[in-house]
This record gives sequence, structure tokens and C-alpha cells, in this order.
Amino acid sequence: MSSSESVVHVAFLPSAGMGHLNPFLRIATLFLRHGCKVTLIIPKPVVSLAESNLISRFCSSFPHQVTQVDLNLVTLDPTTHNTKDPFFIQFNTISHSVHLLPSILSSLSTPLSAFIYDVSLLSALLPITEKLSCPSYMVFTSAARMLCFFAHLHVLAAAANPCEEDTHPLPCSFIGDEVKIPGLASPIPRSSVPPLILQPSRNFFQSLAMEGSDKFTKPDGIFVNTFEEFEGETLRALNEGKVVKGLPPVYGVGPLIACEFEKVDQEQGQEGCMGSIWEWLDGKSEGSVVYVCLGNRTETRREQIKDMALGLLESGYSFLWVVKLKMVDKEEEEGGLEDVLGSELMNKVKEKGVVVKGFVDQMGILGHPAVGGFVNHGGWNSIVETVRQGVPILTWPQHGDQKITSEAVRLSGVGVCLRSGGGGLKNW
Ligand code: UPG
Repeated sequence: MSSSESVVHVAFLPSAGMGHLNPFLRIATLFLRHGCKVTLIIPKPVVSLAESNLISRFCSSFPHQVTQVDLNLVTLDPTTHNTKDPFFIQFNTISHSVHLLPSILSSLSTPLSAFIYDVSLLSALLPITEKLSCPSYMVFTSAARMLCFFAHLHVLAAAANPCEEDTHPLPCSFIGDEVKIPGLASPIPRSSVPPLILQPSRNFFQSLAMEGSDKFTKPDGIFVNTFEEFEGETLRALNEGKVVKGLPPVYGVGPLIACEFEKVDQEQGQEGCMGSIWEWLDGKSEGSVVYVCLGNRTETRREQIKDMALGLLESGYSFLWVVKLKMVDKEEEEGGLEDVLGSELMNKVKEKGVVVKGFVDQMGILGHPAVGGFVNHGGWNSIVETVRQGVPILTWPQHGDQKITSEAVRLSGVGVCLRSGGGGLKNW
């Protein structure tokens, strides 16, 4: 056997946003630690600066094992996107560019042992993965509970329309007061269903969910960033064929935690913000600080920022608050917070807490002894990181999967969630 044949070579195709890229690179690192060779296929141009920085750090950390290959995205007519969300636009553009993949994959110097891709690309990639001579695996980037919901959606649609050939009726009128999923003790209430799924007019998220739902049986395996002690019942229901028949093995590969290459240097954080954050946290007593961060793609409305500031001050706790004024970090402008809060409120905020707009070392912060709680939007990666660090979490779900991920938090008892709904933050 030649040396190139003996190497395990895995190609990864992530989608857009840190919530999708982070788990991919962490899974890729697990393969690298076992001596595998990795080809990282990057759809270009990349949406956010945080993603570009992370990809560079990852590739330069493993110069001999990782090869980066660009997938140069086609230009689409903007009216075809059916969404204004830049990350969903990227999902759509990647899906329309996958015809370029076969030539990329066939030009790789070492034969592939496996191909691993993002859930948002499932439908678009099937005609390609079915022709590959290696197994293909899908990374489901949210909770196992959310996977149950997505995989079961087409069963509900078919049951509601037994005579209809089209099992993708829109809007999703077949969703009643709650969604009972076989194998799950606790049904999903209608109020937790992703708001875009329930919207009466067709939208990108709805189409993605409905078109992908009956294809979850197609990959050779599904990786989920979860683990037995957190979502054991759900993982068992999926693997015992209770949720839907014919699913491939669903592997709980979590908790995925930050790797060395993810560390944000002092210089890379906003205005060197990590250095001053460590200094400030070091001066605080154990468990006394509330960390507040609504992920890397939640654009917070200006009025809401003011309300959050008042609420945090009223809580009486010290706080470390990460605020994003724009959904895409490249569009973030210098300053801004003082304009929003006014100098009087800004001064009060500074007396009690630290507020930053840049990308922070979240795993490092969660691991700091001064941090005693985390207020988060229900982003699945953040939830798993928090559970791993043993920090109590309060989720304030807004969109997409975040009410279902928050249910996973509540049901497992690792934290609490606000159930009042997401009127406060800007909807996408
Ligand atoms: N992060 C940092 N520093 C920051 C902000 C974020 O390290 O300043 C990291 C964080 O540790 C996490 C990731 O970035 O690993 C963010 O992921 P996540 O917590 O899942 O939030 P989103 O970026 O909002 O993730 C999107 C969706 C979310 C979904 C997730 C996975 O908004 O609802 O659960 O993708 O599909």
C-alpha cells in the first residue's frame, strides 16, 4: 500500500456563520489529533471577519495536515434568495454552487476517506454525495431535540395530507398546539417552533427545513454536538428509530469545546479588549460576574441595548457584556455604544461592568472563576460550552432553533430560559 493510500483523508465543507464554522473546525481537530489529513473547503467570499480570522488561525496551526481549498461561489440574482439575512443568503449561494464540487474533489491529491458537510447543504449535495466513492456524514449544528423536530417534519406533513403528492405544503398549517415526536417524553409546543416555519408566506428557512426533512436518512451518519448526560433520551430515540425510521447512526460528538487555535489574541480583540477583560475579571470575586453575549450574529436594536443596560444595572451584579450592533461584524463601526446609551448611562455601566463590541474569547471567559452566570440567546454552541464549563445559563431565545435549544436547557435542568418570546430583539 502506498503512503497516500494509508492516510485517512477527510474533506470538510462548512456553511456560513460562527455557529456553523466552530463545530466544524472542532470536529476537524478531533480527526487531526488522530493523524488524519484534512481538506477544508471554504466557500468564498466568507461572510464575516470572525470566520475569516478563525479559518486563517486553523490552517496556520496545522500547516502540514490541513489543505485549504476555495469554493468560489457563483453570483446569484438577489431576488432568488427569499431572505435578507446575509448568512441565509450565503447558505443559498453555497447550495447553488455545489456543482463546482466534483471537479474540486476529483483534483485532490490523496483519495478521500470521508466527506463531512453542513446540514444546510443536505438537499443540494445529495446528487453529489451519492456518487462519491467514500462515505459522507452530515454535521447537524443544533440540538438533538432540534434534529428530531426537523427529521419529523415531513412525517407530520404527510399525515396531515395523506392524499397529497406534495408533502411540502406551505404554510405549515399541519402544526397544531404542540408537536408530539415519538420517543420524546416532552412534546414541542407550537410556541417553541421556529417562528419562520410558522410564517404564512414562504421563506428561505421554511423551504430549507421542508425540503431537507425527508432526506435525513441519506447521509452515512449524523454528527451532533451533544452528549449522553445532556440529551441522552433524545439521542436514544433517534438511534432506536423511534423519531423516524431509517435514520443513519446519530453520533453525539460533544461537548465540542474551543481548541488552542481559537484563542483570540489581545491584538485581535477589539481595541485589545481581551487583555483588559482578563485584568477586570481577575479583580472580581468568585462567581460574582454575569457574562452576557447573544452570539456572533444577533444584531441588537438600539432601544433594546438601553433597556438591557438598565436591567443589568438594576440586577446589582457586575457584568461583562458583549454587544453587537450589526449582524455582520465587517459592518460594525467604531464607537456607537456611548451614542446609544448616552454619557450618563454609559458612565454608570462602566462603574458596574465592562461592555465590548468585539469578538471575545468566550470559552476562556466561561472558564474564569469570577464568572457565575451566562445570559445567552440560545445559540447551541454557546449552550454546550456553558454546560461543559459548569456555568448556570439563562437563555433569552429569539429566533430559529433558539426556543427548542432553550427547551433542552430547561428539560436537562442545567439552566433556565425566558419564555416570553422574542419581541425585544430585531427579527431576521
Ligand atoms: N463566540 C465567541 N466570541 C464571541 C461571540 C461568539 O467565541 O464574541 C463563539 C461562541 O463561543 C460560539 C460561537 O461563537 O462557539 C457562536 O455560536 P452559537 O452560540 O451557536 O451562536 P450563533 O452564532 O448565533 O449560532 C447560529 C444560530 C443559533 C444556532 C447555531 C448553531 O444563531 O441559533 O443554534 O448557529 O446552528
